Amino acid sequence: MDAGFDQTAVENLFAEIDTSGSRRITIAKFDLFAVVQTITAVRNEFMKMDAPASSSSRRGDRQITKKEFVQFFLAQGVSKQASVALWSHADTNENSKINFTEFKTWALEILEAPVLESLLIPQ
Ligand SMILES: [Ca+2]
Ligand SMILES: [Ca+2]
Repeated sequence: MDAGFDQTAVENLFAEIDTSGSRRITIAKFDLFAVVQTITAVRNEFMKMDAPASSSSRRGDRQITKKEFVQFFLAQGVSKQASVALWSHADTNENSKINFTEFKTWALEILEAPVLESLLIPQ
């Protein structure tokens, strides 16, 4: 086996995808797995962006402000200009906050490469 994956990790991943335990991965199972992974990743990113609401709290207010959003992308190495461009695309009702529904819609759309390219690479 190639370096990077150990046997146990591969078997665990297989078991995770093979929800029916039939020892076969179908397209449908893989699709389901991919969707679950994507939604989990989106949720985790949202939680990471949503800074604690106060110093005594570890949780955010479930709304992403422009500051939280831009700070997050700057920390990922994205330029300020690009972060602001992403923000204006995400806040669809323009109330200067992103809730989880807006974030999820935006994240799933933005993951389509043409959308991302058209935003970040001037035509
Ligand atoms: Ca917040
Ligand atoms: Ca909004």
